[in-house]
Amino acid sequence: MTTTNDRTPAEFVNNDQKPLGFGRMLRKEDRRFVRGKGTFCDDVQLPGMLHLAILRSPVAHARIAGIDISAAEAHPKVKAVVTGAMLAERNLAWMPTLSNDVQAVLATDKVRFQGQEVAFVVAEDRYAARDALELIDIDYDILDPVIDARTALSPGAPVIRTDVPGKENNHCFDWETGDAEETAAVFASAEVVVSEDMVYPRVHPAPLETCGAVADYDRVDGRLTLWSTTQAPHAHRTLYALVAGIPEHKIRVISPDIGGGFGGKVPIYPGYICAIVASTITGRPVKWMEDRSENLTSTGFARDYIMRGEIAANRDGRILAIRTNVLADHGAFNGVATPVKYPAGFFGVFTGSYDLQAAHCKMTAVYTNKAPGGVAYACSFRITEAVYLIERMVSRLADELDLDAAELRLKNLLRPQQFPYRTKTGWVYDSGDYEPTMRKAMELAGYAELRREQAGRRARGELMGIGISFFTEAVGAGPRKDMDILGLGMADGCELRVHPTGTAVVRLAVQTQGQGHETTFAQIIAEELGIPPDDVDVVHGDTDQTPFGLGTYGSRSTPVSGAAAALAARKVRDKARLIASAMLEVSATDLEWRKGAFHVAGDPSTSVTIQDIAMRAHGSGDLPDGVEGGLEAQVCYNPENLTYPHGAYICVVDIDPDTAQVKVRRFIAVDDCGTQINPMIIDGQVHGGLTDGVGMALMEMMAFDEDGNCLTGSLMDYLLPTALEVPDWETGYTVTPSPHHPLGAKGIGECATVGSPPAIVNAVIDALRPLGVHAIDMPLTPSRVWDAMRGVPRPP
Ligand code: MCN
Ligand code: CUM
Repeated sequence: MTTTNDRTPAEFVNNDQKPLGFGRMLRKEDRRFVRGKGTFCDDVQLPGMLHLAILRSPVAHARIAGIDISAAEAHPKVKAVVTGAMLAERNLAWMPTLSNDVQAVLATDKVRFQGQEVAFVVAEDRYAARDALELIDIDYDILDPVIDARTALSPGAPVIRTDVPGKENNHCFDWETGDAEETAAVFASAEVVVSEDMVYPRVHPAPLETCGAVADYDRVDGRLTLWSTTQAPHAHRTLYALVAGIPEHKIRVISPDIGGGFGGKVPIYPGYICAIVASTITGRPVKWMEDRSENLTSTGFARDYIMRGEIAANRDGRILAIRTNVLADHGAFNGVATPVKYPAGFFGVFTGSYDLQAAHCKMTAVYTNKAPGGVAYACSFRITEAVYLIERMVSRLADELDLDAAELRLKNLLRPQQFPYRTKTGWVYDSGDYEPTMRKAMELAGYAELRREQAGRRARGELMGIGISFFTEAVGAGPRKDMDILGLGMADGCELRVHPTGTAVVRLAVQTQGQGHETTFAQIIAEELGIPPDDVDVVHGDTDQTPFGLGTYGSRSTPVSGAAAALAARKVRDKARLIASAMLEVSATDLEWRKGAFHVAGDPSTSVTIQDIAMRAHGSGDLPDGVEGGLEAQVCYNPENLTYPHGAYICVVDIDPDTAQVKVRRFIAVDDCGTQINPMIIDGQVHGGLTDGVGMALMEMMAFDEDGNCLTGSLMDYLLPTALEVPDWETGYTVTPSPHHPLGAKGIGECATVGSPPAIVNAVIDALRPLGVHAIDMPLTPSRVWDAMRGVPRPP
């Protein structure tokens, strides 16, 4: 929706009537997207390009007894057929995951999930490649699968990872945080303890564009160019260098326009490696594009946490401690993409937004015969699960104590004077002012009136619920000393170059998948340098064109690369000041910066613009001693801490007593991401995330039968929300700047996905409270709600 406040990029010009820099501004990239001029992976066409298709396992667990590829090889349009055994000869049958495990590129010994990659065909066109897959004959010896994580460690359970020498069970890792003893002591003396079992089901990010790649290996130069749907081109390049043995400087990874990532495009998928191998063996460019079903069944899922939460409090509603036990289902390979020291991502922030005396989490992760993945779908590295846990527990406590859920939160929220706040699990929240955010949400909702309305409806037997969640997120990984992906520290480079006529190019280590970076990063430069955003070209997603950095996920672009861009602009400004002092023949210290120009202190009429300075920097005139020509800067930003955005969400639902259909009538979201660069883009991020939340809370789940067949391999079965299921979002904002970020900005990209599911679930349970319902698991489909209304026990 365009409002009268929205400016086109060209309107952001340097005159005193209009802001230059931060503010609502239409997205620059949409000029190309709304005209169908985007270039996505599948748009890449190279001369002589071949097509690759992957044969996938039809079963969840089986030994491969034999593969016959002769008929496929005989297909007239087929150029190559490759199996795991053939990759093994090149030492490429297995690849490292981003979490210190290995994953089969093509299965050699066994298949470990339905949809696993077993062989690939390279052919002259996509149709022939697909046809030839059917000519490959594979002999499977079916094995018992492990589908339910709860049985993965049972004695006698089939062992999935027989590839790991000496492995005799399906244990993946154990992880613990907080203080068990201290927490037990607080629980022992607490007046009230409430517990709940909950499942955060396996879901899928289901981006509009599926995963794919075009690999072009030049045998003469030994150079590899890879277009791929990656959220982290630099990290992927380093990994390809290590895995494929191609020198890193000879690899160019290009991430073109991307139709949604949502974390599912962080991992390296077997298909990327297959495309590279295919191009090296055929000497031709090779394209691989997944179809929808392949995307849903084989690429990074999200969640799949089975949690037991316990909360301890006093009778008056003072929350004392939280404790949880988690069983994490990681699928057949540990394919999560998370900083290596954080196997459970940032789940450690499950203490939420409250002042607690103690907290403890114990987690066990297991392997099952399902697709690998785990960290995706706007999760902020598992903070989705953490926020769901604490916000369900707090509402459950309110239920138990018969207290108002909003009042209970207000009573326990951290106070502004407690920041920076170190949680009981060791996270240092940088800043926050929670109560105004909560009050603003209540005000926008008309909370007191809603509760009155609810009482009236209840008296008439109607099912209306009001659900609340309050969340704090930790986004913007590094710092590099604590956070790395396979040894690569989480810092980001940025290069900024101002051309002689005063337009500029900024080169980023991060890469947009739809978040609008071409606009917002231009706005950061505009804010800092006074160059109109339309005069700033944003270059990203090409390792040959951009400085090294770890990529876009965990809402880290603004916290890390945004800071790098601001600091690069400030470096340019420092140099510009020296040049301006020569131009105006005054000392640099006598110059004052007004957005876009330096002027002599006390004499605003004597000034030079950044454009004048840029020309001088490249011109023939003298520059001050020691100042080199040109106007550019380079920065590598290592964040001091994460940034901690927060928000308060209120959801109103009505449930049809005859069909158990949940209708989200209203949803009020008040977010705080510190300084806002582009409020319109922020609104878009929040709208998208809230829609995700409705999907997860009410509709989405990757389901499997007991044999491990995926039951949700298409969008007919894996339900995504549409405009019909979502209300008109009511958004509001508070602004608590980050004290350590140069712009005061915190990330926003995942806030709404993280914060909204518990608000919706809390609302449904609130509606069903008169029927004695206190817990229910997502997705809240009509059949599940119907069962809950009739007291049918929850599914395991
Ligand atoms: N922004 C702003 N002011 C702030 C914070 C952010 O104007 N204080 C703007 C940024 O400049 C950027 C956008 O909001 O244009 C999101 O910024 P940020 O929070 O830094 O998140 P990232 O850019 O790193 O995006 C990643 C985040 C993640 S991890 C997932 S998952 C997700 C999300 O973004 N995937 C998305 N939002 C998505 N939106 C789209 N359209 N597509 C995806 O794949
Ligand atoms: Cu966890 S999804 Mo995002 O961090 O790309």
